[in-house]
Amino acid sequence: MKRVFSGVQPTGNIHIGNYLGALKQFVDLQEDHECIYCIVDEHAITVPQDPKELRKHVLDVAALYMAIGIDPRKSIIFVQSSVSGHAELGWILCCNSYTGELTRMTQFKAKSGGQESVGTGLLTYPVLMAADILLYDTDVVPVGNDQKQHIELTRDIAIRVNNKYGETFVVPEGRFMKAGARVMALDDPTSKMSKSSPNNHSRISLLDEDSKIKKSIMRATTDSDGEIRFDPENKPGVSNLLSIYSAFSGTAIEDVEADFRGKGYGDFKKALVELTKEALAPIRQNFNEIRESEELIRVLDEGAEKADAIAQKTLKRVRDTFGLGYR
Ligand code: AQP
Repeated sequence: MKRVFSGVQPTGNIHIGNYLGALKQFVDLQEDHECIYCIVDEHAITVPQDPKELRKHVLDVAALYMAIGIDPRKSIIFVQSSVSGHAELGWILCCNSYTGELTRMTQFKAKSGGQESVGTGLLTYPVLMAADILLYDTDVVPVGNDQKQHIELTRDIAIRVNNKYGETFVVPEGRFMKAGARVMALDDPTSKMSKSSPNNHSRISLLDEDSKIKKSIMRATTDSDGEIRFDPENKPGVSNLLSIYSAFSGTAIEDVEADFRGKGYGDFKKALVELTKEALAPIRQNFNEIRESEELIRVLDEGAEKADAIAQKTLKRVRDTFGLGYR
């Protein structure tokens, strides 16, 4: 069985972009893959976090993983900082990557915002992400489109080490959804839906109440031409809503277009509200039960133990490769 690894940052309310781009794949893949799903708290601290809030968000993401259908009997669920091998391998990979390739990352450029001096973690976090993936001899990494460049970097580092020191790392591949790989903000369909946008109506969080889902979709930016047609360049707002509809319903975009031909934006948005409500209601209900249960901590403890056992094997091989230690 091929091995899958991916993670989500515990940095706020997980939204339908995270879900349709990444999390939904996590659930599907666990049927015929060996899956390892991480809550990447060490990535979250690349920008300042309130420590109490961070711990709360870690447990929220763990509960959400289970609420969407990740089954701890099939998949490993754990918190990144419980396995110290991530930080160890991260350092080793830092010594095998170049500042030039890291400053070229579009996410670094966006998050550093042209400031002269920024936190070092902001620059090196793609290397930590490479460590997360390579630590588990990962074959497949299900992520949203925004992570494409980071997956390429991971592959480059793995190939570089293998070529220079001999076969050490499995070279992973990214896995991207056809619809949902890049869900755009509802208020500004030219930028991606994000946890950190100050406008709450720019996104739909997985735990949003029905009334909030309705408000956010009904006020989503569209255009004045009135035709429900997929054309991301000229009609980014409508195209984004079509992608979301397609991803939630499992219907091809052309079929969604055909179903709504001749109808107005109002009718289409109302249908999308119903579809989204239907998809998120069971997640919300499961979440509330799981978040309060004692099982959650047990799942994370067991997950950390299983993940660490795999990580230790890789680390032994990596230490041998680089001549670290003395036996
Ligand atoms: N808008 C999106 N569409 C599709 N996929 C997305 N992902 C994120 N945004 C979208 C994917 O979700 C997974 C987890 O993301 P993350 O929490 O690790 O990182 P992020 O990209 O920082 O998420 P946000 O919401 O955009 O946070 P902020 O606001 O802090 O920048 C990843 O697989 C990611 O591709």
